[in-house]
Amino acid sequence: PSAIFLKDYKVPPFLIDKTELTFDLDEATTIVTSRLHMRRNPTFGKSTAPLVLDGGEDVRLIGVAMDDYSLPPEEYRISEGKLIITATADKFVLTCETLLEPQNNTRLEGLYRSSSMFCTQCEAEGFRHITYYLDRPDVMSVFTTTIIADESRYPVLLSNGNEVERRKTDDGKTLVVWHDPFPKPAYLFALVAGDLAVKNDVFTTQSKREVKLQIFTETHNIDKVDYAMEALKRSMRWDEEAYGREYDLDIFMIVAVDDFNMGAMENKGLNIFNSSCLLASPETTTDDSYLRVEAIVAHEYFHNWSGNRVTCRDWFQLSLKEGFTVFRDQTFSADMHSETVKRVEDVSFLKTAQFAEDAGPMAHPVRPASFIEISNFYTLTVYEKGAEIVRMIHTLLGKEKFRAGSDLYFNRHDGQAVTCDDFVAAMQDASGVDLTQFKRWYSQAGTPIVTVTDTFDAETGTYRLTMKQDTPATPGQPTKLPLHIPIRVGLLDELGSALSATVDNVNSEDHVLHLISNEQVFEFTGLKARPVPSLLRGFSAPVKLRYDYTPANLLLLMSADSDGFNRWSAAQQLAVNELNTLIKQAIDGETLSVNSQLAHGFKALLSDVSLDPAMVALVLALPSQAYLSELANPIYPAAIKQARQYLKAQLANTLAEDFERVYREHSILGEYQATAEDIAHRSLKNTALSYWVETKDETAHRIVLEQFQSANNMTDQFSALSIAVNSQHEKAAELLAAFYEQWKDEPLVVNKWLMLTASQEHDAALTTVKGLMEHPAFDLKNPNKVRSVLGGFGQSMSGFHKEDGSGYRFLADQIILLNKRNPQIASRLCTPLTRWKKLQPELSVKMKTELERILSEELSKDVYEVVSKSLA
Ligand code: HT7
Ligand code: ZN
Repeated sequence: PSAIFLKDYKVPPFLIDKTELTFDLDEATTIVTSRLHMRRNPTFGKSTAPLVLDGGEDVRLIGVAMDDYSLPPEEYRISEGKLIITATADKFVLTCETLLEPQNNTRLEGLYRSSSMFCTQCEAEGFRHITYYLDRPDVMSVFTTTIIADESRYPVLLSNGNEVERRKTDDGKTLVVWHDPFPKPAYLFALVAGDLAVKNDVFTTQSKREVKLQIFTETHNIDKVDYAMEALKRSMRWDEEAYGREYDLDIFMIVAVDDFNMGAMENKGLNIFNSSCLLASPETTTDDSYLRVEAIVAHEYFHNWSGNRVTCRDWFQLSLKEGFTVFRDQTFSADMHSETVKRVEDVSFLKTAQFAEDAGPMAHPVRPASFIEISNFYTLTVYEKGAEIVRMIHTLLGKEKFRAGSDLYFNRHDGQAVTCDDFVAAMQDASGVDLTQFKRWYSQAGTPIVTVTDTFDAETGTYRLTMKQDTPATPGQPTKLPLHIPIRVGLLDELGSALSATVDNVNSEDHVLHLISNEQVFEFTGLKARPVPSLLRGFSAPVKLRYDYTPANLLLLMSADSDGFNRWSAAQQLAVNELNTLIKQAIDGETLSVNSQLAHGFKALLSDVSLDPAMVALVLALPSQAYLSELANPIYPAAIKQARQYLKAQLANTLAEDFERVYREHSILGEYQATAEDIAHRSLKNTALSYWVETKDETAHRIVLEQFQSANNMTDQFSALSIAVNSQHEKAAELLAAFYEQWKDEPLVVNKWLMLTASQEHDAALTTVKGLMEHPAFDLKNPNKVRSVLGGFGQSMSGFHKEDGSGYRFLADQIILLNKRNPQIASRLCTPLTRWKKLQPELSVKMKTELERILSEELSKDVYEVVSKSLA
């Protein structure tokens, strides 16, 4: 397989003004007829180039006609899945008839069956698996879709836009016509057909238009969509208020499907969701999942403007819509709940997973310069780091100018397919802020390291921060240029009070410093004594910060910084320092011991009733095994696991009474509510229990069982189960069995059970996971189940990193199995294997061997790209 490059971009030689599609749906074969109103693109220049349409091996061409002249075989050919027609007029209507077998579509791209319904997934290049087309986002067309099906099995027939006709055909089938007036690329096309239940609602827009809202699910799930419907209405209102964006069609529909490669899809007017990201009920859904449903409903809705009305010129620009929309959904969730809690969660995820990607073989810029398979670039870098770039623009411009920039962007480019440069240009034009150097964030891969040192001149009261930036080499980018990095800084005195200081004639307690060179000195004047710096407040840039904080400094920041994010960050740093000491002892085979300063910080935290319990819970959460692995080089998985378990037990024993008290104080009685306040109490209560149980106190062990049995909501029941499993509670196996028995008819709950069972830390973890693959609850065709079992297994230090390499071999076998069936899922499963270079030597060679074994197979583009780049 070969790569395609951003530098080779050319405008399309043809345009498609109108697309008329007819789907004759049937279980055995579906016939698709397309009528494409095409013309040569005037901006392409004079050309007689042939017409080349994208297609797929799974699309059977029945016939092709131009202006109703049926083309004989010598006037067209199919080569490597593409339909090539040599002679065309300047303007014509091309008709293609194709035959599909959706029931055999295991890739879940194009038209496929999920449970008893038909549905589509066209982003990024799925439409070509439906019919021959110019399947690229800069070809925008007005779609009219006719669906013909048997009404008894498929009473609900949906597509984009508004329903304009519904009638019976002569042979008794139902025919429905949908028309979407907004020109769109084919990746936003959608179709759904099935016997579905619906929940109806209405939203009145700012300009007093009534929009019909509908959520469709299989009948047995319709009682689980109320939360998503409310979240949708909150999102619609928020986008009007925060961005001045109103919904544009008369109807907005969401459909839940069980088999879906990703979380959800923003098809115009007809979002399709993985049911795990839409359905919610107190008994079956945890708080985390409630928040996820709200965030994803919002994300897909926000795409209506950031992605649909203004779309991407080409797939290299993916972050134009994804980075911006993630930033929008993050801000929305922060507004709905707690800004600091949301920021901590997002940053923690970024630093664990995106930083690891940026340091690995698949590292790429937010706007990649090349790819083999675009599906591999729906990454944390494009999404999460892309959102950080937009957030930095927000920091550099300030709230008002940022809003002026987004208004200009939407108004200037409405109905267009544009680039990341266009986005930055709108921000710059509206604000007058020069973003020329800043734009390097889009093209330069890797996580910058910012090293800070300081001096204090007592005579002049001047505090100097020297900052150096350095971005490590990444594949294909050996040298890096300095970036424009906004660093938000405050200063504290020795008691933790905020200090005002002057920088560049501005006196404030909080400054945004602009690090633009490799090395720069910033002067703070007007100080009486040496301050403690609070650096990178709010995580103002996605960088690794290095500053030599003493434990006392960190304890001070942890208890007193006015920036809530940095209070958490200080606690994390303190924990990382102590864990690194323990990890080293474990690697060297020494007895573990640490004089934990963190315990003092935790003690103060646990008695401070003024704090948000959700924040306390976050501060108490020790850095994850995954984050510690990201920081380590080389990674010793067993040592990381041992050190973390040791520190948790130490803290638990030191603070046992505090954890018990906090557990009891935050146990809320009454009906379940997914409000920020209740979620916060549950979060702290369950975190406290997870420590308390480590003391091996009998009461704590009993309480785990009681909570499991008597919980009136999934958060508490599943927390009790996870605590039992993670603390090796003597009843853990019994509880796991009881949980499955209780919930075996709720697939989304079963998926959580599969994940927890697969990620257990014990010697038999690999055997357990092999057993799960044979379990009746497992289904290789369902991506959620595969993600639960194999994704969960990839997190288990004991199972996946087994000394003899059998964990790696097992995962490689599954990747090979899935490679043909569902290349997107197979490719994503490769991620844990891509870290082989960072592993301790004995494990590293074993992991590499498995990658080589995968590469020796006949591979999809998806898997080939990840594996070959990992071995390069
Ligand atoms: N824009 C959507 C991306 C997506 C996708 C991409 C590749 C393969 C399958 C997919 N399903 C959805 C989701 C989003 O970011 O909003
Ligand atoms: Zn998105």
